[in-house]
Amino acid sequence: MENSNNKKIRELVVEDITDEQAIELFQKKSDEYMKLMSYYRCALMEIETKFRVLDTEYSLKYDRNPINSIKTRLKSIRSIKEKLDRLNCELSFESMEQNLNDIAGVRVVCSFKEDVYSLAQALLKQDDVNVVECKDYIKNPKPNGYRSLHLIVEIPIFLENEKKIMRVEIQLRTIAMDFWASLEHQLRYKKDFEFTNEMSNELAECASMSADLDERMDKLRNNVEKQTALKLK
Ligand code: 0O2
Repeated sequence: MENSNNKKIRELVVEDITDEQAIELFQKKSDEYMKLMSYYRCALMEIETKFRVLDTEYSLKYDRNPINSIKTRLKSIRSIKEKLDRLNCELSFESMEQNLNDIAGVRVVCSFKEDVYSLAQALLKQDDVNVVECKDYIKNPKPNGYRSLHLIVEIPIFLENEKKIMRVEIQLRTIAMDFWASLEHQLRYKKDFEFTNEMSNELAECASMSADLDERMDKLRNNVEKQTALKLK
């Protein structure tokens, strides 16, 4: 008898994908697909836990939480297929694992910009985390103004009889960066609509205002910490 999860995947695939090759692949191999996605889900759980542990430690040590929110997501079958097409890679499970770094994604929204870097540093120091790539769009924002720190890491997940190394994309950003990116995503990202130069400039200006806000809030926090330390002396 077909298990209900299998059935769900089949329904989802048939609804989600029109390409015959994709339907055939994922229908015939839905068990394999589910297994692979469950490994990515485990990797997401591992990374999320690592950040929650760091957040707890910081709150004990510094009496405040550096993490505002953590979101995790698995790339949809449609997005996986689109990206493989874009990269001119074949649609197979091996190809997914080899060519895509962002099937599992974690977004960590931090209170302050300094938190972004200290959390990233604390994570990358851990001996089971291997950094594959680091893109600092905070120091070097994208031309449209997008800012975030992107890390691709490999971490092990321990299964009953084997250890599997999984890749995860981590995006770290402040609340202000997240505010800008979320709204910009709604307005433009991946849509066919072309922004006028004036609109693009306006967006870039909003990004630089949010960067300024981050700087000012970091300064304020440093001041508060200095004053508190003086009072304690
Ligand atoms: P989703 O649904 O958020 O995952 P890629 O775009 O992945 O083919 P690259 O260079 O490997 O190419 O990735 P990049 O640009 O370093 O990071 C890609 C992800 O960062 C995107 O994921 C977005 O989440 C985010 N991102 C990058 N640029 C922008 C931007 O200009 N605006 C916004 N709002 N987000 C951005 P996905 O897969 O596009 O979507």
